[in-house]
Amino acid sequence: MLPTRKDFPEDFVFGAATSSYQIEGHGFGGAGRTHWDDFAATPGNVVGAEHGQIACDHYHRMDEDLDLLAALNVDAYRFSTSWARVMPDGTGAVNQDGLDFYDRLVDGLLERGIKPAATLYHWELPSALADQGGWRNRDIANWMADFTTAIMGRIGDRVWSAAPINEPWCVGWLSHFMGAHAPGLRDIRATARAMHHILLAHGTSIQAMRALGMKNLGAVCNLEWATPANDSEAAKQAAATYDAIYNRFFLSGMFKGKYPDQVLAGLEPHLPTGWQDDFPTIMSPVDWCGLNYYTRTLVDHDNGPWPHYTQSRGDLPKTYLEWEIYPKGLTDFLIRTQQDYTGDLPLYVTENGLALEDPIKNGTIDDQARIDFVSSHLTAVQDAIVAGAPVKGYFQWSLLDNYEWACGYAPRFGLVYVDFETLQRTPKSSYQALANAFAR
Ligand code: IFM
Repeated sequence: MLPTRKDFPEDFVFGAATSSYQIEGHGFGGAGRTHWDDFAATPGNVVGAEHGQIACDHYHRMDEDLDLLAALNVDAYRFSTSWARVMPDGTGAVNQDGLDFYDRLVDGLLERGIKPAATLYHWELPSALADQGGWRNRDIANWMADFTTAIMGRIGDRVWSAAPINEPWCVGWLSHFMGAHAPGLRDIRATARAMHHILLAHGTSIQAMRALGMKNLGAVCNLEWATPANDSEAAKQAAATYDAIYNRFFLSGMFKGKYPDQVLAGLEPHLPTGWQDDFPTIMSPVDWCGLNYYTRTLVDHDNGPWPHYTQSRGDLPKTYLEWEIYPKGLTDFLIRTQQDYTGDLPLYVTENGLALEDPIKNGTIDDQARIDFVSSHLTAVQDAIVAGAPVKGYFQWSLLDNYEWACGYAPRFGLVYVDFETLQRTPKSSYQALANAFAR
């Protein structure tokens, strides 16, 4: 049974999430080139070399999409602001059309009674900054502060919440160690620098927003539960290393002012000189912490070089992307985050959802599997609240089917189906179920 609004505390926030490059259409409105355009244009990186030039054409269909949000009965909408749309060259001149676009978005949300929850950076780094080393270059902390001031100087007086960087693990490890996302590097030194600079830029961005007088600022980390693949001590150690890199590095930096030993074992020789001195900035106080949660992984020891682990999927039911469905991981992460890092700080599930194939038949999409997924994860949130975790909201990923990065447009995460030929929107059965559950 899908839990409903009445099963949660009175002030619990229900929301839906998207991101700029995945829905807007970067070919419109004067947005600059991004490293995702470059990555996608390189054969082999993205399924079908698909890119975000049109995406869902949200740039031109914003009102229709905001109406869909309103009819979904959400309290809040988590969106992101494209750096390359606001500052096409990454620094310097701002694109007035870009600022106007986000201004209209925020006002459109407020007119519909929906809280605007902004994320500044959701991965579309301007190519001009990638040319200068992107996240490997320490200057990105200042570039990020300038971008923050430019966009929040315009909309910061009206957003309900703001967080600097979506999913630091993806920006750092997935993109610089695994090479799976732009800029597609597989380089341990680049990884160490990127991961540290991401945290530094998080801190400078928070400080820039405080200087503007903004409140309700947070951080958003994605977490993946690491289960040892067997009972061996070696597998347990491997899972602990995986957990430290993926789930503890960023939270530990922001909330404890140190990095886990298991991560330093591999990355310390490659961190920039004086990294320890950056923690006062990295630890700039935040008002909440957001967790994005999707799945778990099995981890075993590997004899190769650090980090000495190998990863596989287990035998739980899986989504279209072969991600195992493991709601208990969400409960455990919420409790652990409070106990180990954030204490009384409000926690939000800032993303949770699943990809399905979602074929459209006779104009309808029956995605009962999505309703079941949301049910089990909302129940997992309730379990965490009962255990004492201060969880204050849940955001469903995603409002619309969209550009799923290196996997292109085939994995459909939306509550609303998007026909990528006609760009027509069709609410799925999950949309109606959630609209009923979120109704006031
Ligand atoms: O689509 C992504 C999103 O951009 C970040 N979090 C995970 C989602 C699903 O993979």
